[in-house]
Amino acid sequence: MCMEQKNSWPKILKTHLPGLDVSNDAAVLESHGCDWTRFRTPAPSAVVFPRSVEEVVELVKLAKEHKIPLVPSGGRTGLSGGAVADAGEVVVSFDRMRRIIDFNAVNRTVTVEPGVVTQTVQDYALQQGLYYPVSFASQGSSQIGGNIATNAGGIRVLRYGLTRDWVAGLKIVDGHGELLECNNGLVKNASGYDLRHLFIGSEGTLGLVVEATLRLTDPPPPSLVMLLAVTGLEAMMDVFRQFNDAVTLTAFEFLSDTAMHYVRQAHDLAAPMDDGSPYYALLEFECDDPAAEDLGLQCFEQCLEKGAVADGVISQSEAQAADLWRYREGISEAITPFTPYKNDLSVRVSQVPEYLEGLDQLVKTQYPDFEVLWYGHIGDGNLHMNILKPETMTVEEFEKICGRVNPEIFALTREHNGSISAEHGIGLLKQPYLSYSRSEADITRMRGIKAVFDPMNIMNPGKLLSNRLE
Ligand code: 2HG
Ligand code: ZN
Repeated sequence: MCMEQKNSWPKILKTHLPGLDVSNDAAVLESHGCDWTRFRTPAPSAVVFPRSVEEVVELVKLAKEHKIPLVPSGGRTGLSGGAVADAGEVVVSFDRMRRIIDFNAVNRTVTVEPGVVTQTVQDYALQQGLYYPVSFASQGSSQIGGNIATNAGGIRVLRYGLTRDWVAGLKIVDGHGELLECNNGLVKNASGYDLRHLFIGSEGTLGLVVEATLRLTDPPPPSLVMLLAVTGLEAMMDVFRQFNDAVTLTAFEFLSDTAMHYVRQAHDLAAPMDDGSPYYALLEFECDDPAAEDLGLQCFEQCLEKGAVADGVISQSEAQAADLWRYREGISEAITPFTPYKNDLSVRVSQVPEYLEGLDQLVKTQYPDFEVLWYGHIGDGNLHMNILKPETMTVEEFEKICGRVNPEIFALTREHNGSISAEHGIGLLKQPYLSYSRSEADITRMRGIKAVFDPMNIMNPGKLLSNRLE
């Protein structure tokens, strides 16, 4: 794609869509041209802010006609470069489509525009006496459209599943500029291919989410949170199994001692217990009567007796529960200043100890000079690996060195039938490694699907599948 062509796109947009808000402001190009990843430089040619479905339809039709690549942009909290525009693309921001359109108490659904922030949906649901259970650390900024595009998971997947499980209907503008209405909020609909599920997790490569109908549920009963010092990885699985069998877990998270060190340092948190531990488990379970609490305490005692757990803290109030969560939820932010290189991996829960042991050995031999942190949603098999950049190293050099070990990490992941991206998506950064998780036949079919919905390849080109516009 030549420079001249890219430079003409803002003008084309302004000429043909005079009502559309188009920005060339340098600060907006920079802020909206990237997500939370720091390994690419934002360089969009314009950022547009549609206000309605009709404007999105007109925009995509025009983009199709002139072969203008579009990068959808939500809360920009992604970690794989899915919302990065580093090649002159036009960013489509949903910041001006933030309305809650409808609530239906009988259906227990809420219909929203894509730019509505996740936490706004959660708060709105609570105001209606209901609950939207998808939650994660960045929920105060992330937008529903982006959650759908990446099938966001987070901390309560164990109990409530992924974003996919809460989408009852979707309106999409696909790469033809056509509006598709998928499933209309129905519970039952056996009328053929469920296109809704193709768009969920498609990272904006098939179409743009312009409206979503989300399912809501009963608010959860009160819960209890425990932070446990766990003596090893096998022990971690033992603890998980014991609690999972006895109580209704709503979260089972873990962090390594290094992660504990950085989160405490950044947020000025006190040591949660007297002695250190190689790993910590943070678990939450439903506790609506004293019997449930007793069961949880019995599990804790048994884990202590067996030596799986060395010590623990149990929340005595909601405020204390929130404080305990900070040890886990504060990690990602705590290490941001160290430009961490991230891998977001998953295997079946039963395979976690063997897999994590293997990974840990691998990174210790391959990155002897780097600090590596482990944390994540161990109860659903999702491990976040973060390597911290030494201060003196450039981002480019650091990325290159980390990238060299990826094939080994991902080969081990493949051996365990795992995924190279559990919940952060493939985006730009993991694109070269897609074949470690998906077969050649899979990728060929995915390309075929892409061609059906986006024949001109204008929808987030270069992400997920390697298809930059020429
Ligand atoms: C989390 O679980 C997020 O905290 C971010 O998915 C993970 O920073 C990360 O690697
Ligand atoms: Zn996570």
